[in-house]
Amino acid sequence: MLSLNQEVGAWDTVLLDPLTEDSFIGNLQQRFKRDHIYTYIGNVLVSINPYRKLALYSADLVESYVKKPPFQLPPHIYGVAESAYRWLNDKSENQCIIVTGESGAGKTEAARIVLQFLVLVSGESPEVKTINDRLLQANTLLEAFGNAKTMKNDNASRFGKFLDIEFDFRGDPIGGHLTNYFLDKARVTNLGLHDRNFHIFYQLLSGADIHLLKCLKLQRNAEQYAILQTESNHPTVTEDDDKKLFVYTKGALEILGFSPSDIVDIFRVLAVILKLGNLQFVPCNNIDGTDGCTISNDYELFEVCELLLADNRWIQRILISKQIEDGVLTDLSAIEATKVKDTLCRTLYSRLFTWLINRINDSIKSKSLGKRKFLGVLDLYGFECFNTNSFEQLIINYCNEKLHQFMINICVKEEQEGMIKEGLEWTKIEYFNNLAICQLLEHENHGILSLLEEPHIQTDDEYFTRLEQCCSGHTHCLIDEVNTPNCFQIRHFAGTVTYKIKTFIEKNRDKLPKEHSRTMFKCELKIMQELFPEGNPRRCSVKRPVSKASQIQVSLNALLKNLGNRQNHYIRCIKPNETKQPKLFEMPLVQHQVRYMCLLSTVQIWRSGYCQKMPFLQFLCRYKMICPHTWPKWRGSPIEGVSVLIRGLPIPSAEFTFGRTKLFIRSPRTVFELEDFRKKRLHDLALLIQKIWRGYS
Ligand code: AOV
Ligand code: MG
Repeated sequence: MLSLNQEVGAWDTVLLDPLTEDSFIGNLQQRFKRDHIYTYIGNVLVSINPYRKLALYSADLVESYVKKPPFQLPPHIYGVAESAYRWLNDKSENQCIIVTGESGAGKTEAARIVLQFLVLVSGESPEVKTINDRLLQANTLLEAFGNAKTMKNDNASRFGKFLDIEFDFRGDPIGGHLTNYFLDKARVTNLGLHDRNFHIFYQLLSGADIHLLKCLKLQRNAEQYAILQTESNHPTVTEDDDKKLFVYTKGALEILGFSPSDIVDIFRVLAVILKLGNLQFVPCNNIDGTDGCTISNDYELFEVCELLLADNRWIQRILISKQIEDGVLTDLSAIEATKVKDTLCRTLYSRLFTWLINRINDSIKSKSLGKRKFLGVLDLYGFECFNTNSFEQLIINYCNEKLHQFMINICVKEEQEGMIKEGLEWTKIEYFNNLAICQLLEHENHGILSLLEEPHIQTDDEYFTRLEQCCSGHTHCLIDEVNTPNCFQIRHFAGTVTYKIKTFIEKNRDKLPKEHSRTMFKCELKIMQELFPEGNPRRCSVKRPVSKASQIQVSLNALLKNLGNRQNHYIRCIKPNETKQPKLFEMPLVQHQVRYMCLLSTVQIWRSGYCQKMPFLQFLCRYKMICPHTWPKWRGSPIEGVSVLIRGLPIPSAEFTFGRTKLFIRSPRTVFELEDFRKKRLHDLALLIQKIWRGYS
């Protein structure tokens, strides 16, 4: 159990003296050694992955954090969650907890702890209990379908997740909405050396009973399935775990309202993907001399068709031939057919994933029309750099660049500029701004992502040539055709990554031939019509497919705009070693992360900075009832009113600084104290009014 007295090092690095990079990291290390994995920088929480279970989480501890004023207990995710929850209730402002850090640093774990906290602090009515259960189960389900083992993390998120929880005026959750960002579906058919496919495949094979396996025409052994094979089948995630987790996943589906037949349909689609993945194509020569192919293990195809409730000829046709114009078919070579099969597997999986998210959203949607407040938890995939990096890593790392830019803007740049504008004394703080990298990626005419959209670029080679023309010579982009042909490097904020261009164009366009959608729609398995609605011949308006790169840019910008209007709270996760070991604190690795996350600048800002600023009039309106001189009406100027008001408060004057137009408040503790004074005063006033009222009646 976390002892509240045995603290080591500084809880809050704002108090470190002297403050240097060495003292900052030394403090983290000293605390980490004693299992104090959390440390504050003001109200930003730094969390270091312990890589082992610690007794840091319990309902009792949640209660202690709720009872005590914020930031008076040792740093903890509960402290951050409580603070966000309190802001939400006290000020009715939408909140967001942004969790960042590289792959394997502990973001998803942190997001889960936040959610557990929110569930524990909310009311106990049956409605609240139902929605809480669903929110928790949504998390379980998404991890099964959206996470997988990579070299960096045994439970790596392969999609970005923003869970926005809606609360009513009492502070009880009444619903929620999930937004997902770019699923790394490439791994369905293409695994790296130390990877696994999405957890759900292994869960299904280990956890399904004999009866279900038979109904899905599957065999228990994962080695039977080509898409689950890698050169080194690393046993880090054990079969026992998969079996146990399957029970949870199935339970989650039930709690979220999926019917038994929905559940079987979902498993059928998974079985179809596993079996399609096994199909082997052998080349054959057609009479007219052109290349064609046949399927050597067509019993798998028969079973695929039985599962889809489809005619064998339909599926065979889309796999080994292509429609060049209406009704005219041409044969595919074995290589082409293999590609088609892989695309179909990936499409089936990603459509299933999106369908699940939509269904989860239906299940957690709030039914209330009253005034609502939102508290969001953002858990994207962390920065990644593998031996081979492709389009997926580019998108993932682009998301991380954008999020980093957002946080720099809010936490460092705007803060600094705001102080200067208000005429406050201020020592300029140096920090690395990654704006140039975001521009390199996004520039309207010659950004790395924008070039992918150029209509005349049809092949990866053409894309490479355009990249060379537009981006070589950029400080953050390196193209070296001699040593790394068909690759480009980006010097990201978190490190340099080499991307292999092969398949970029295809992955970005992500087009599905019309006849594939039509065939899938025709299958009698009910879910297929929902997965491929565009295949409905009666549907007239066909939307042009949007490319992946532009899709993610639009959705990410919308997200950041939304976050810009919220009160944000930050959890910065650090990975202590690359080998996922407990107790191991690798200094250079931590130092690298501390540097690129600008953590020292964050401390410096906090030291000379303020957590809250408010225009004088706004401050006066909100708190004037605390002081008899300003209540009920203040007749002088707002700045004088504020000055009178805070002179009468039992809070040290060093907590406040006057700017030109705003009052700056140093610590969050003071903000909460002010809120408490206000609440008490409102309560007293209400009693007084009641008394007077009774006197009259
Ligand atoms: P990530 O979300 O930051 O990576 P995770 O949250 O999945 O990383 O953490 C990776 C693993 O570290 C988990 O599966 C746990 O085994 C362990 N871990 C993390 N936090 C804790 C904690 N507080 N206590 C105990 N173990 C922990 V990625 O999704 O790859 O970017 O994309
Ligand atoms: Mg994660």
